[in-house]
Amino acid sequence: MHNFDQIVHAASLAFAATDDPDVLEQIKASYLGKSGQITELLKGLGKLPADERKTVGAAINRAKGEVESALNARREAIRRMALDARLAEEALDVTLPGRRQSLGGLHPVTRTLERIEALFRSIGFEVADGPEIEADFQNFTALNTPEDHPARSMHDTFYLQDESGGVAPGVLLRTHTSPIQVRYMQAHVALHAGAETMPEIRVIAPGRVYRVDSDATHSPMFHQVEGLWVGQNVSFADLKGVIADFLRRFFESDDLQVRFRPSFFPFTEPSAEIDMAFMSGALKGRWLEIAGCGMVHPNVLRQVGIDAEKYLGFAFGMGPDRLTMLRYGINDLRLFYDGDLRFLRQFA
Ligand code: 2NM
Repeated sequence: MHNFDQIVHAASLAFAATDDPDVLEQIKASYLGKSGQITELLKGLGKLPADERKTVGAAINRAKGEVESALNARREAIRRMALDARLAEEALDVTLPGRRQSLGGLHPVTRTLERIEALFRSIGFEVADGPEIEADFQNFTALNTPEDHPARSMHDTFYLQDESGGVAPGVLLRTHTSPIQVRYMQAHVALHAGAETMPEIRVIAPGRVYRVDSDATHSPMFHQVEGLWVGQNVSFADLKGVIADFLRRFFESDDLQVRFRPSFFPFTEPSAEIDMAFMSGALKGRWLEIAGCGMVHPNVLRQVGIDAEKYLGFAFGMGPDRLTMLRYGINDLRLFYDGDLRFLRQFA
């Protein structure tokens, strides 16, 4: 009696020993292929006596069927294992919260700038801008700032390099937004050349400015808004009214005081510092320096071609970074420039 259980058993063990489908097919060939063990047995049938062929053939075929079903079972097991591994690897946790497209928001200083612009537009001012890389003439010379003034030194002002690494002559990073006003006045004069009387200038100049300065309360880049009103009948009293009105509207409070202290700027005469104090709240009674101002120096008017005998005006400059800190109760200037979203999101 022929028994082929040994072969079937060996085949099952060999199939079980691999989880690689290609290896499995090679093992299959060694049993069922052209010269596989089972195939060789079938080939040998012809040499058997006729009376044994039937039973031995039936036993080989049974063994062949068992090897085939062991093979199929192993194929299926390997396929499932591969599928399970892939499912585990690519698993999605559909219960996780979605990742929404986040919306941008305006920087707090930008909000302040827009607020200042809207308030000045509402009383008839235009909003002008200009280049951050400025010419020496517009930034200093036209503003009555002499050649030997310390503000012009490399310690205070950022200059630019030319191709060979030297200081590019005649250009710098603007140290204030006054050059915008200078350019505005020059353009205004050109536009109204030949007119008996030119219309009034009412303009504010917001923007970034640069100075060599960096500590807890100074950033090498900060913001300014300067204002200018030039006409034939503009007074210091108008300046006081414009500033006091602006501050009350900006802080949404009539509960604040404004005072002017004599000061000096090369481009104004007389000049003053503007202080303000809240009459209630956390900052009650503390005088805060808020801006500088003055009547535009006649030399400035002459430098831009305005007749200083006929026209005069006032100008002021304030720091929107500082105004933003006061309005929102922020105590560290550097928060504006760190780019920390936990801080910035509070204003979006
Ligand atoms: C200030 C203080 C005082 C000022 C002067 C001018 C210009 F261009 F008209 F001459 N613009 N801004 C000025 C005057 C700025 O900032 C503290």
